[in-house]
Amino acid sequence: MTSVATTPYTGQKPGTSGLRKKVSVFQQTHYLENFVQSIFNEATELKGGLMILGGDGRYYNTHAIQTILKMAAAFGVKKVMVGENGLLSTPAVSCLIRKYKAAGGIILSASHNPGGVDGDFGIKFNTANGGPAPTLFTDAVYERSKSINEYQIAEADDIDLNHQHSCSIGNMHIEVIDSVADYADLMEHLFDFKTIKLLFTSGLLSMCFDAMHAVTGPYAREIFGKRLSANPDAVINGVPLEDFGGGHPDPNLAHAEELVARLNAGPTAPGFGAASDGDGDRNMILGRDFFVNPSDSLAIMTANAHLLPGYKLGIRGVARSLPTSRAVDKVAETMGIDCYETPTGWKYFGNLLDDNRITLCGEESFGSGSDHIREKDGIWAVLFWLNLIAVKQQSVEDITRSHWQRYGRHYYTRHDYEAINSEVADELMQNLRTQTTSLTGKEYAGYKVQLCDDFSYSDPVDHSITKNQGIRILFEDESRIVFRLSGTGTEGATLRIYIEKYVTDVTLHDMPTQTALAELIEIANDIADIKKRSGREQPDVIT
Ligand code: G16
Repeated sequence: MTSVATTPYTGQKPGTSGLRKKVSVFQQTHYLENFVQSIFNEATELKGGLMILGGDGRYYNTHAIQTILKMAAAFGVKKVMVGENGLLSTPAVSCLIRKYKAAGGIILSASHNPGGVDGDFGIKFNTANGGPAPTLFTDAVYERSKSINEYQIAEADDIDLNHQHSCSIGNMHIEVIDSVADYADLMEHLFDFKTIKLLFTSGLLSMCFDAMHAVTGPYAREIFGKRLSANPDAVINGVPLEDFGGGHPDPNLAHAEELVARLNAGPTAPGFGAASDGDGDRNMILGRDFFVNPSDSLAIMTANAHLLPGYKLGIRGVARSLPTSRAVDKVAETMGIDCYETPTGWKYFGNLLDDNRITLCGEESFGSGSDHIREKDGIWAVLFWLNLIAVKQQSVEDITRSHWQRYGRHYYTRHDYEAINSEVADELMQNLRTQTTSLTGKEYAGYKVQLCDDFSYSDPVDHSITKNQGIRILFEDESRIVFRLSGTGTEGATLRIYIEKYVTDVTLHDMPTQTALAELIEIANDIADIKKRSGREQPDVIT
């Protein structure tokens, strides 16, 4: 074991989901080691305990794993379970932590951000409940990173990650495990695989899942291919690559082009399509020539969960992040269950799940999940939809349209202005903040402001308060605009504007989304003065 002298780096503050930076930033001398040691120094429960380790396979994944293993041995971790080839999806890590009662886990991923030498890298810590470390913990890690002056590392050879086996570094035992098996078993326990399999074997449905050359490839091949006997071409881009094949592993209409083209190919197109992101926790659901908005997906799941084996006892409550549309609120109201509104970030759902207040939760950013683990879960969402199709014997589009018919439709869009100057973005938000009190009662093109504030969340379980989570403007007709800055970008600031409009009249459920929201988009531009302040005419990404 060696102690290495080091000096602190500024800016090792974890964002919405761990520390994300350019690969070149992580490659600076001792940069990774400083942050990992700061985690260990804070997570003392790892000493003498079990740790789960793996990542999404992006460039720098195996290098980081080898380093972390040696540092874990020096720190006194008793045992590490690491995924074969260094691969573990974020939901699989959460599943393994819970199943094997680990003290915590480290996940190497920058999620949906591009990879490769010039791309992004990231590191997240999950606690013993399987969920992302809470802000209190990440803030403490950041504090430690500001004054670190040494780290400990074992002098040892790299271990072989390419096949399942056991070995050790010093007193620390290492098990290189099957990345998929435990997770796939959990899925089989939650869903009716027999009925789903029948959909495929009887030729009633064919599917296309885009793994985007990221971590879900092996999971999808095992679950959809082997266990569910889906059509032979069910999984595309299924081999994990260090640069995701040059693509952007973000499952949305802009980045999953190949999948969208296949689903829109006319009457012979697959009846079901889906994609996941770099680390396998996001999902996009498509029908033939039909897109399911993630906020709608959460609402539809909530309304139908009782039809599926894992949720047949009903659901306790639901939660959604602030910017997620209020479609699920309507369902919760009808069902008479609680619906919580949290800040953006999966970590805010942890207490609600642990305290048994909710069963399902989700976010507009293509994330949904349940109390089966403590992360959002891409493959789980795909299986949920497949099981629903099997039970209802309806297409994705029919399921969604009947939902709108019953609960009304929330037209929804998100406009992103990426990599804008951070000062400009801060000023824009500050300007909105100063308007919060004066906007109430004002009218814009017939939309009257009912409430405007800077969202603050009071956790009902640990009573912590999280302030300044986004400006929300609520109109009297239930339309809503939310402004916030992203916490996952690695370049400048990303301004996100979330716009929704609630429409109950079924004859108005067929408008193109941007048309249905055109007036509100204009109002958002006016109130925030976006074009003038950002110097941009159009958003970079619309989802
Ligand atoms: C992360 C968080 C999510 C959050 C998303 C977007 O997702 O885990 O809870 O909704 O970022 O965050 P932002 O709007 O701040 O960029 P992931 O999939 O990137 O880990």
